[in-house]
Amino acid sequence: MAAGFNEQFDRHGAWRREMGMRLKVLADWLREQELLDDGSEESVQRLAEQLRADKVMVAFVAEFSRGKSELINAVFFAGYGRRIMPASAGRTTMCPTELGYDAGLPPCLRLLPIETRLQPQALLDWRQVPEKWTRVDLDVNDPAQLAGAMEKVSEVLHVSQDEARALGFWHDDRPDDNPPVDAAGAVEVPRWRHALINMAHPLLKQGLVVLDTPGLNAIGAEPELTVNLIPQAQAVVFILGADTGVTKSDLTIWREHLASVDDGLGTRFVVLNKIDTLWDELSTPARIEAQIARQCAETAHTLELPPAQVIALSAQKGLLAKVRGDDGLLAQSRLPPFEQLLGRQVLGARQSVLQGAIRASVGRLQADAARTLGARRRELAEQALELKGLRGKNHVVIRQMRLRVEQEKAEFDRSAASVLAVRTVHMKLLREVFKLLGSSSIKKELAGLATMLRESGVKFGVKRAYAHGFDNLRGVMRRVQMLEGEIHEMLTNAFRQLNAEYGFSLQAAPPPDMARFESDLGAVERSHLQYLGVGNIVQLARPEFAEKLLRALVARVRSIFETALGDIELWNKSCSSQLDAQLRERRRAFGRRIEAIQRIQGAAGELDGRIAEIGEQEAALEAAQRRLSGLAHELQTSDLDAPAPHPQPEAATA
Ligand SMILES: Nc1nc2c(ncn2[C@@H]2O[C@H](COP(=O)(O)OP(=O)(O)OP(=O)(O)O)[C@@H](O)[C@H]2O)c(=O)[nH]1
Ligand SMILES: [Mg+2]
Repeated sequence: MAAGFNEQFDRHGAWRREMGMRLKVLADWLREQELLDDGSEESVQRLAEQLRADKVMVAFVAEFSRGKSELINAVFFAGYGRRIMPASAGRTTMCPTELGYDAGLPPCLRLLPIETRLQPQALLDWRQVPEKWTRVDLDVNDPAQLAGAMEKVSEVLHVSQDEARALGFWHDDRPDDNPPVDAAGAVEVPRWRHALINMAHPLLKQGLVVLDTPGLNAIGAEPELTVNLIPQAQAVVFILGADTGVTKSDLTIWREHLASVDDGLGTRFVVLNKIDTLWDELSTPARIEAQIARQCAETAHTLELPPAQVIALSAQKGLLAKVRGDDGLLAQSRLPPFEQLLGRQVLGARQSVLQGAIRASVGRLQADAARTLGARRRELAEQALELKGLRGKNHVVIRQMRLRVEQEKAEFDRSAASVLAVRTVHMKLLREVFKLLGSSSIKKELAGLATMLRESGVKFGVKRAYAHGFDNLRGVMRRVQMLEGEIHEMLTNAFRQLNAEYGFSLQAAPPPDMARFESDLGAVERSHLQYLGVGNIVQLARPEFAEKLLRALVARVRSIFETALGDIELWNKSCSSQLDAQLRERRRAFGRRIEAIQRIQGAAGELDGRIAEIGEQEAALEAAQRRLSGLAHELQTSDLDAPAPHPQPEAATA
């Protein structure tokens, strides 16, 4: 049988660790050979961090009681021998719950009180304020304590209608979506706004993040979840009841939260849960099978998805089967094919991303190191020639030679001025980029949209304001790209001149492509418009809702801009540290040449000894070049025994 999600995730983790180890071997060796300049050192560290801490988020989204929490229990937590996430009839999970692992914290459950909704800060900002979260420690060796603590995500409060309205749970214009009211007129609302669970579960330790969400109402009231968190998940699992198929409220959720998720990578899965309710002893297996197949086909059609992305199963029987070790029931639950699909597509896509990053980064490291090795070899060859020319020459000639080398060195030292000039221009251009990608620039470009959102009343022109704001942001990215082009051209010219004058082999790497960030911005814009398009435009009339949406937007754009800036900084650093490295190498070469001549001046037999030494050094450099290719090759080609790097073809064609 093919591997389930857990095993595939384990293998993916092993692959990442192996790659991390190989990277360390390469980096240690480069450092030892003094081939790792500051820029390369930083890019090694970034790649190592990416390999180590890369997160994969799987979000579960559906109407209440479809079995999201039960499916999470079945796929991820059956090993505890019981339900860990609370799953019961009616509304159970009351707040979005993220399960992940942070080594810096003890196993715990952290809960953000619902009252924080009365304040304008984005959820992203609250994450930075640990003291506002209520912490409950978890005993991961005690499944009963664990499950008991998790019950907190179901807690509710009873508040007045006005309070519920202020918290965003009561809408006079959408009475059907309002939460239940008790005899005394109190409204039931979630006690917590968001829950973060930190535990050293093997999958979570390897970077899996699971997002469980509550049914419709509570999600709808937290725009940030829809426009930021869910679109950033690597996979979203949407759950329906196998008996009912796509109901009207399911369709509302799909449209609001999932229809705009970019599906280029096949990251949306639909589960028709509770097939056990169709197991009917008065029917025949063939008839039940036909019924399930029909539901799957209809669902795929309604949601406009490839049929292979729709899977029927029973989460509850799957969990039960795993807890009891009942293979027959497990097969009947059809949980395993879902786990395989999830593993293959999510981890496959993740692995391709990481492989791309490794190839690019190691390729650059290798090219830089090879260039330095080449320069060292050239210098040795020249020195050998210089020394061989001294054979049989008298001390006058040798002294002249020494004077010439010293003169050359003095000339080279004067290059410092032109290098400084290059750096000054470089820094000036770079500062312009920093300004364009800074917080005040975002504020400026989105000022029109912000004003529009903050106006009171229904905002009819909001789509145009979004389009305008995002055009501005894309314009910023294009200006940044142009500035990068200027920097690149300036460096290329300066390097060419330095190469010609001083025999360097400097080469400015091509700048990072901003198109990627432009398309990230496009995705953010789409998720907002989609969200507003499905009825939420009416909600925009409420200032606190509009403010929340705006904050969520700015937080997301800021993180895109910061990532772009990080890439640009690294690129610039690697260009300037290349120059530093070559200057240093050259200074050292002068030192060696002068020292060799001094030795020859001192003793007659030294010349042949020195020539022989150079021969040995040349051989060592040749060996180093071979070793470099070997180490880089190991990082760039390895697939190990890991999930296939591409989604399976049947997903698109069946
Ligand atoms: N028969 C059957 N019941 C299931 C299955 N999966 C879940 N259930 C039941 O359906 C109910 C709801 O499941 P939950 O996992 O709490 O549903 P949810 O989607 O997390 O719901 P909320 O947390 O309220 O949003 C529970 O009583 C589950 O035991 C299944 O495969 N078969
Ligand atoms: Mg739930």
